Amino acid sequence: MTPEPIARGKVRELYDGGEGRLVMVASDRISAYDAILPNPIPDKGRVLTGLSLHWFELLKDIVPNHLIGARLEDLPEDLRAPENAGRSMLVKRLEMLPVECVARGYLAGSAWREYQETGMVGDHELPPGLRQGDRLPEPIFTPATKALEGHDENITRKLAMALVGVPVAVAMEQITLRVYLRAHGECAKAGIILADTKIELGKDEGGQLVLGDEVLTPDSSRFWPSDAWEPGTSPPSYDKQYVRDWLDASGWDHTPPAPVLPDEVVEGTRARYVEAYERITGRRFDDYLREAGVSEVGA
Ligand code: Q0N
Repeated sequence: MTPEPIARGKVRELYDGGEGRLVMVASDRISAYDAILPNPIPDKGRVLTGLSLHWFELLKDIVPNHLIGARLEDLPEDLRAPENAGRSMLVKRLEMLPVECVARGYLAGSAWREYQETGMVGDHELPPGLRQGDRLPEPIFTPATKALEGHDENITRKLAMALVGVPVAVAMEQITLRVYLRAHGECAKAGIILADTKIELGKDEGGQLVLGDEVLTPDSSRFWPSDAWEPGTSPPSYDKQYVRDWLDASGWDHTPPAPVLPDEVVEGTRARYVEAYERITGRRFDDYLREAGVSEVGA
């Protein structure tokens, strides 16, 4: 019997884990153009969880994280289902900061739109003449808040300071930029450009800043294949470009509901996620599944 989640995101659920803990479960749902697609992508949630576990380990000297355990035996009994293997994390309950911490090394998404209108991104005055997808002179911190609609809204660093206080604002900016720089370097070795990333920080019972949520997954970051990067164009996203291309060719006008994906598009999209996992971690995804106790086919 699966309990009711205490929070439900577009693609993830959060459950009470007892004793100041939570369980985060990543589903196989995928969104594109702000709509949840009708078909799940098998193992997508496991790829994202495997990536988060990889990054938590690689970043722990920069910032402690909320992970307590990710084995099925670590979960409360009522969540210890085969379906949850490899996609679930038992985490420490934190007091989350009301700010989404974004670091950007390239000009993409809302930053590109803002730059075209104002020449700035958040508080940062950027050099003139930059093209979409260009590398920035140095990585910048562009905090955001969750707007009521669920969309992120960029805010100034001054407003971020007002929301969390100056000492926390200074620390969260430093942590975010250090996380981005480390991860950008790791991705570069794998032939992947990390264009930007969003992290969420919280305070533990002692008031220390702790890295929460999922980290450096395709849902929280822009990954571009290095060899397809061409400034002036909108670089393809590593994982979703394939499904976006199919949706575009289908003639769908982005009004929900999205069309049902053919099996080969589902399989092709899954293959991109698995390839992203394997390139970034240098590990076989099959090994991850085995170690996570995923055995049953289709579980
Ligand atoms: C928390 N969110 C936003 C899951 C993710 N360790 C934590 N302690 C307290 N609260 C949270 C965490 C974490 N992580 C984070 N909401 C609560 C993202 N959610 C959206 C729904 O799915």
